[in-house]
Amino acid sequence: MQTRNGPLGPNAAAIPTRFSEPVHVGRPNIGDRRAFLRRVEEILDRRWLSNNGPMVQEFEQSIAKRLGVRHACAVCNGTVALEIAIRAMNLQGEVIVPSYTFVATAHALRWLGLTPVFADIDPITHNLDPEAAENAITPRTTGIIGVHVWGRPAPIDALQAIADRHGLALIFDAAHAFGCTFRDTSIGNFGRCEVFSFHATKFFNTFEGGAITTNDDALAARIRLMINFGFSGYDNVIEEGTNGKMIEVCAAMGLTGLESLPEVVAVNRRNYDQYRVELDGRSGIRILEYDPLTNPNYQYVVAEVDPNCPRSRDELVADLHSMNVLARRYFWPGIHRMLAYREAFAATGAYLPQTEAVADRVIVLPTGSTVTSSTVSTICQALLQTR
Ligand code: T4K
Repeated sequence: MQTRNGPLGPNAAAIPTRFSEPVHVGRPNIGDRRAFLRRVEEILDRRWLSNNGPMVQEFEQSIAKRLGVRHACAVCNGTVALEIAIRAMNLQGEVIVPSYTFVATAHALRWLGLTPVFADIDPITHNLDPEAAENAITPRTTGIIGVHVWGRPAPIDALQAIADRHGLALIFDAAHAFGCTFRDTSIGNFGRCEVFSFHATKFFNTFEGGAITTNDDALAARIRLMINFGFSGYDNVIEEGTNGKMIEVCAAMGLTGLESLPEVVAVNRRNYDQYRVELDGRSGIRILEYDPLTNPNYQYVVAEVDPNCPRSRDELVADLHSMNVLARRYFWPGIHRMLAYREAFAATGAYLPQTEAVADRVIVLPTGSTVTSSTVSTICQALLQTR
């Protein structure tokens, strides 16, 4: 619901509307409640709540089938999934990653005692720049983690060629890319493995959750052991493992969500198209494009603010926040500039000019099933009025 508020300071004339409830970027999409609750009843009746239960097995099979991949291993969240993938592939020393990604990509490495080496991105696609990635290789490098930022496929062929040339492992962080394709093959089939996030804020969620997908049987077997403390049957621990298990209720949410995925994508697409029509190019604001051939999920509406825009990116974000529209500056300021990283990576910024420039110009706008067409219009008007 929108309410007219009184003046909001110097920009009052430019900000006509304040929403009474916050308009979030990542409001969860909830599937058919009855179908979900029916599944929960089943879980309760069965008294099997976790530990590779039937719901998780069905969920894994559904994911694997949908992506056309041999193995989909459900995990409690995307971050733990990344950690398990990194351990299962024996990565050590240095691993090349973008700094322009959610902090979890680098955290997973550091948490395991590895060193993320940040390489710059392509300013157009926001994905890892293969040349920069290759230049960052040292004798200590053991792998590359490419990220399909915003669901747009990373430069898969080029990164695979670099990995092959230098004997490196290649993982993709596919947290944003569920349902997307690259040359008609689903994301989830590339590198040695790919890692998805099904966090509440993703267009497809399991409350918390994630999955590792791979076509490598041996790797999948190891990942499965690691997800469950390394247990191979009762009393028999044959791997160092952790507790990465997805629980049954999360799988129930996932199975339910899969049933309404096309509608969610359609709403995202509608919102995305509307933002583009109402906003694109005007007042120095450009909406990042998706290639329809890659089956985008349109879960992120990414606006880039040009230097010729009369208001800065941060001023526009402040304007939106004052309307209760909680637009985000993902992935500002870049991981290498975050407090937990900047001391250890003080010299890194010099190598990441595109990362810093992109991080300083992006606004991620609200979308998803709770964002109506009228809300999109109001947001666009506000952005255009702040000239
Ligand atoms: N790799 C990449 C490339 C990723 O983007 C992510 C996660 C990961 C790895 C790690 O996967 P997970 O371990 O998370 O499965 C959010 C999400 O927490 C995070 O999952 C996501 N990426 C990242 C891009 O966005 P925050 O800290 O910005 O989210 P937060 O908590 O501020 O939520 C966003 C908005 O959504 C808020 O304004 C409130 C709203 N919201 C949130 C939740 C949780 C709701 O309305 N309902 C909710 O239940 O990180």
